[in-house]
Amino acid sequence: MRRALILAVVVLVTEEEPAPSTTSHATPRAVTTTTTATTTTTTVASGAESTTTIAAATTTTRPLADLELALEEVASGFTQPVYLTAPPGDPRLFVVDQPGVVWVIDGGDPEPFLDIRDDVAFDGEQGLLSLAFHPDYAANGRFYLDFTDVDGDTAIVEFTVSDDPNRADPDSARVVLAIDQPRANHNGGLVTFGPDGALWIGMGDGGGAGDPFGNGQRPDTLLGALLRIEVGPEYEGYGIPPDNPGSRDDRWAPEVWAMGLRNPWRFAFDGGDLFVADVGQDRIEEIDIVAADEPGLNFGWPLMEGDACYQGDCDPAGLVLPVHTYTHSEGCSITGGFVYRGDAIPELSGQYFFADYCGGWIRSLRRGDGDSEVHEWFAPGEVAAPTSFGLDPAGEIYVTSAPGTVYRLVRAGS
Ligand SMILES: [Ca+2]
Repeated sequence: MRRALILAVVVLVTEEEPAPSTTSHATPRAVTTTTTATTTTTTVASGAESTTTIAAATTTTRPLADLELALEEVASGFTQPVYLTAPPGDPRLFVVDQPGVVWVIDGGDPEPFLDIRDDVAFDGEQGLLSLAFHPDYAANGRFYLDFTDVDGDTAIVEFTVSDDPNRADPDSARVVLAIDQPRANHNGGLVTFGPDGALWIGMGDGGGAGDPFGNGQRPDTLLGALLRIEVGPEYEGYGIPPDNPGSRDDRWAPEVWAMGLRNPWRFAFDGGDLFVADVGQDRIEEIDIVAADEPGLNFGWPLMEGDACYQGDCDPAGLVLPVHTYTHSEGCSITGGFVYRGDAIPELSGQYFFADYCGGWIRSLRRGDGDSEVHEWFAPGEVAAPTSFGLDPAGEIYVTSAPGTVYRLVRAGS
């Protein structure tokens, strides 16, 4: 067990000039005994926009009594890891590397499970952004990727494993859904299966600052929205679940489940709840918790940013209001995570983990009867550019760090 050794992270991001991303081919390796402190100037995939320098810690949070967590290195040497997942019941781990490689960790060093770098635009917020294994992956070998294609648009593509369980079949690609992206930023990025068996996709507002295309409040566009579709061999492309809001209100695009989102880089299900972490503009980051089976919700962007009006006076009636916000004095871009349901650290049951890419901290939130209670586990600057969380089939939580390392969240001293 070791704790990540980190320097303060300073991220310089502008709307017009994203920082160049490295394109060298990574050669990841499993746990080593050295940890390198890191400074990074990469562009956050989740859509940070302000120039942010992390100041001294100003936090109002407090830790869960008598519990200390650590980040145990799982593997390092990735180019820019942005997600970790695994099929149900599968002991392996799969790491999504933003340039366009899925790595499998099967007891040894990471091996390339799928390399689609030739089909992926990797720059700033663009790239291979997430992976969802089908709930019946063990039987059907199907999985789904969300990436930016070479034209800069969002592609949701199905692949199938090959005869070798540690290699996907690159020729199995089948485009499920393609969505035009007017700008390079705010691509959303998460594709995941919900407890309802449908495929959910988070889509940003199309980019630019302040929703210049007006997608946030349009139910008829696939941008600035959570999408919900059915996938499988019975569909040409995909199917529409009958209880999507568009089935009873034709103002809604058939694929759209919820609207009013700026850049829901990461969202997660926990039982019947849906946790959405929506990346803010220049001031406020937010976490929303809603019922996962309530269609047609409006998360407010760009009428509101977090819990404040963004476009002049606003009427919050009818909008989903966040259960937790923090301002850019504490970070620049929220990295949504997962609710802990693993067995290793039972004290954490029900805690929703989240981080900030620039803040370099990790906190958790437990929804209470009144205000949500927030605990800080890793102080500002302790975690280098957390791009995402990951979840294994046992419910244990992982953290991907932009400089190239993947960690497992463990009890300190374990
Ligand atoms: Ca909102």
